[in-house]
Amino acid sequence: MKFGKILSVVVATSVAAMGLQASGIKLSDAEMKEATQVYFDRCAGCHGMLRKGALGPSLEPKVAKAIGTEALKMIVNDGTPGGMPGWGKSGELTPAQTDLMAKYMQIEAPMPPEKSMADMKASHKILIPVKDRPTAPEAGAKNWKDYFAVILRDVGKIAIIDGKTKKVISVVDSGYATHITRTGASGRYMYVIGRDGKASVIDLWMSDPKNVAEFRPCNDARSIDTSKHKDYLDKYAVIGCYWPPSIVTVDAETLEPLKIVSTASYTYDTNEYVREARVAAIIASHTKPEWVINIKETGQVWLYDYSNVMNPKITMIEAERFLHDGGWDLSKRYFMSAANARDVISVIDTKEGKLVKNIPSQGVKPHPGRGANVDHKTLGPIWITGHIGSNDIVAIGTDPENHPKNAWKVVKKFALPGEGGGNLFVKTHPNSKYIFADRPVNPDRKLQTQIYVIDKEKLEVVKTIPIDPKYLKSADPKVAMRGPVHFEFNADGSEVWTSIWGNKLTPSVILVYDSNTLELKSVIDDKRLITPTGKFNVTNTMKDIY
Ligand code: DHE
Repeated sequence: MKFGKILSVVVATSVAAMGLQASGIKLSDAEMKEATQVYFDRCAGCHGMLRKGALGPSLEPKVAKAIGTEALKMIVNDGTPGGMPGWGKSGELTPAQTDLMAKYMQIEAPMPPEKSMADMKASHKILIPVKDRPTAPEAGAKNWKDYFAVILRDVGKIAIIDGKTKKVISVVDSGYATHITRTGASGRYMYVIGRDGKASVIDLWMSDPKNVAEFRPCNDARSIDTSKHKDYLDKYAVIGCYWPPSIVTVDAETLEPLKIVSTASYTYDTNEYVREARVAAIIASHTKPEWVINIKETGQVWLYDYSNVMNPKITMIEAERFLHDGGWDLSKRYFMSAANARDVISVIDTKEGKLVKNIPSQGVKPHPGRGANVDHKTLGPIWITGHIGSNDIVAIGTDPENHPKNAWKVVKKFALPGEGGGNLFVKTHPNSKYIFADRPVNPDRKLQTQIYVIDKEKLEVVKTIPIDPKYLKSADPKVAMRGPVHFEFNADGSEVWTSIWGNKLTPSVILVYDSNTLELKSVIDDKRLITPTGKFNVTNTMKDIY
């Protein structure tokens, strides 16, 4: 089913069920349709399709009504220091849409449609059969291990950029508001997930990389990964769905569906049933046939053993509610996972299959992406995260054997300069002296448009790199160009890349810095780069280097 059609179903079911009179607010069908679309695009990720809250607070009608239309309008327009973007201020929502959303939140949330097996099957397409794919990298693909897959968020495409030549070698269609990509264990295939739940796989061995298969098992998704254990290399991929909440295992070469497991279940602490128990981060073990999966609302981490793919074994680990993103520690034994609405980092020992500790992150809403790992001269191995809701950067000791005094506690905390949070990602590479941090959702324009450079040994910000205003010039001055977002290194770690997030109307650049001298080495400027956000280098993604 196309996204537009899904919206019509949502609208139709909702109009009947809404009790519009009870709230005293009436919306026409056209307004409902528009508001449902805006809600899905801008709000559902943080507040939930059923509006029960997660990273952002609950927006259920009783809460929204208590806040009131005028205050809601102000929040939607201006954002909050806690990390809520100012959708009106940035020009992404018009004043009429801001007003509409303030009203929409005060009426019952439409129930999003389930996904039928017929729908799912119809969405599965093998675009290039395995037998017609190259058997070795083609002549034009000699640098494939240093390719970057770059999300072109608002146009639902992926740019494949050669890390050596810096040329955009291919732009491939993907799902709606594409979210992330991950590679298979060999790196040959790049897996992509759209927010509309459409997964696709790109063959990087082709001189002109193309989608070779696609499949849409859900209506809302954020994660995808692959089997990285040596006996299952490039065998399976796994899609994590927000709605309907589920884990979908597929064949890695064809995306043919193999197994679907619902994640709707009970909160770990109070045993309340949660229909919207969404799948957030998924990370593949390199030593076991296992995916480590965050079930956001219930606060469980599932260790999903895929060795008997039709009869998976699942270990449910109690962690903390609202698990979001996270990554491996340096040893790849411990999964460091942010329960961001609880200001906690949950540490999972994947060797023993148990929670090590819930560590207060000492900041507001930790948001690590994958985080950054450093083998520090005196502290030993540490893992670093920033926060959306405060300017704190914290380092947690991760080596209980050789550095037991530092293990599983915040061993260093320091601040990004200026007020407020807004940091989304930190990243490093063993061959760089630095950790890089962005701040694209800080309300202050200056703070939002700088790169923060953290010395790995001193563990403090040693430099800020302001972005040259010429790269932030919007085609429409009323719609701001968002500042740099997300970092990724090239395969040997000598360069760090960041994207100007930009806006839908204006092509953006990707800036490439020397990861040690911090000199701006290249500017990747191509008209097709519309809203580039996440970047995923083949070698670093394959090996989980961050
Ligand atoms: Fe993401 C990772 C969910 C908004 C860019 N994001 C993740 C992960 C989750 C998640 C669960 C972990 C995936 C994994 O590791 O398997 N993201 C969400 C949301 O629910 C949220 C807050 C709101 C929404 O509506 O989607 C959201 N994310 C964004 C953005 O607006 C970002 C900044 C820009 C964009 O392109 O959408 C964004 N998210 C990313 C990126 C990663 C990510 C680049 C991977 C980081 C990495 O280095 O691995």
